[in-house]
Formats: sequence, C-alpha cells, structure tokens
Amino acid sequence: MTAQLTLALSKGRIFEETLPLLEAAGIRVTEDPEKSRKLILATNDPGVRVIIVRASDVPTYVQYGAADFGVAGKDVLHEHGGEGLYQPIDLNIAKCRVSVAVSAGFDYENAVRQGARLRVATKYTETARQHFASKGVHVDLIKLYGSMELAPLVGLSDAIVDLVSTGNTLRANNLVEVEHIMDISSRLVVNQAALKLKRERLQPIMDAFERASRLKASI
Ligand code: PRT
Ligand code: MG
Repeated sequence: MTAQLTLALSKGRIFEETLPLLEAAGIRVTEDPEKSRKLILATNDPGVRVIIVRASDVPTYVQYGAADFGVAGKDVLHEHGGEGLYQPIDLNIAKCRVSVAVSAGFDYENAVRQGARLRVATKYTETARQHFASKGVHVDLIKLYGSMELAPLVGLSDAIVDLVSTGNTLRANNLVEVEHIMDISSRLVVNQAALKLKRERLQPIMDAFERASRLKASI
C-alpha cells in the first residue's frame, strides 16, 4: 500500500498559484475551495488530498505532521520560525515584499533620527521586532490581525509593517512605503518525518514542483 499524502494550502493566491505546480506533478484538485465549504479536498490521485487552512496555520499543520507538506509565504515562515520543517524549494509564487509604511505627511526619517519611540502596528511582530532592533530603533509593537493600513489613519500607530505587492492599497489609503524589509515568495515546506517515511511518494512531486517553479522563475 502506498502512503496517503496530505498537502496544506491556504485559499486565495497560494491555492491558485500552486495549482499549476500540482498540474506539473499530474495532480488536479477536483473541488474548488471558493465554491465548496469543504476543508478537505480530493484530487484525481486517490493518494493525495488537500486541506484548506489559514495561511499562517500552514507551518503548524506541517510541523505536527497533520499535513505532510504545504505551501507558505516566507513572511509566515519567518514569524513561525520554521521549527520541524524542511524547506526545500522556493516556488517563486505569491511574490510581494514586507515594508514599513507611514501616512503621507509623517516625517519618518526625522522620527527615527530623533530616537523617538515609534508605534508600529503589524501582524508581523517578529519580523518587525528584528528589523527595528537591527537598526537600533525603539518601537512599541501593536499586534493586529488584518487591515494594518487603517492603523496610521486613525492614530493607532505611526507606522505599519505589512506586505506590499502593487502598492495600490497603500496609495488608496494615502500611505507611503518608507523602508523595504524583505522580499517574499512562497516555499514548499515538508514535515521532516514524512520526508523520511514517505520519500518515495514525496520526491517525484517535489521534483515536479522544482522544475515548474524554475521554469516560472526563468520567464
Ligand atoms: O487572508 P488571511 O487573513 O486568511 O491570511 P493572509 O492575508 O495571510 O492570506 P493571503 O491568502 O491573503 O496571503 C497568503 C500569502 O500570500 C501571504 O502570506 C504572502 O506570502 C502572499 N502574498 C503575496 C500576499 C500578497 N502578495 C499581498 N499583496 N499576501 C497579502 N497581500 C495583501 C497585503 O497584506 C495588503 O493588504 O494585499 C494587500 C496589498 O496588495 P497591493 O497589491 O495593493 O500592494
Ligand atoms: Mg489576506
């Protein structure tokens, strides 16, 4: 009997951008997570199923072996810490960057130079803490779970640390990007025990993902 594989994905851009990689491995998800309320989706391969979890929960499911492998943004992996995860492939999908942004009128350079305590709202507290610590900037971090762009507009914070892709959301809210912290793309993450015990099943899929993502990076 061959081992059953469970792949953890989040709905939205990661699911959409992982589909072509799965296709390259001969795997087609036979249900649409946007239409179905099911959290366990079948594929054309009876040995592979997909579970739908929050983006920030993917590393946790894989770390504990509830999923054998998954796809997660470097933003999420950086916050999680990556414990128990093997991260073999940069998939070159769901690209964006982590940046510091402030209200258009806020003099960020001056605030930093003055050594003022900056109030920073973010979902990425670990990334933000490391970034400002490395610059020697004192910050009070305010943890949020979404809509970070609102925080400076209503006086919750001086700055935000958030993901930026086109920059449209910042512009629409009269915010400006003042610092680029890191580039983000998604990685394949694999449970370390599964890698040993289910290598025979996982390896061909990892190889197909690797080829497809290298092809994507080259165009
Ligand atoms: O939505 P939910 O709260 O469940 O979780 P999530 O927002 O973490 O998940 P999801 O599916 O939105 O994002 C999953 C992953 O996609 C992230 O962890 C990133 O690695 C990656 N990714 C790539 C992005 C973006 N691009 C992106 N633009 N994730 C979020 N955004 C958001 C950003 O936070 C901002 O609000 O889109 C907005 C900015 O986009 P622009 O184009 O206006 O700059
Ligand atoms: Mg989102």
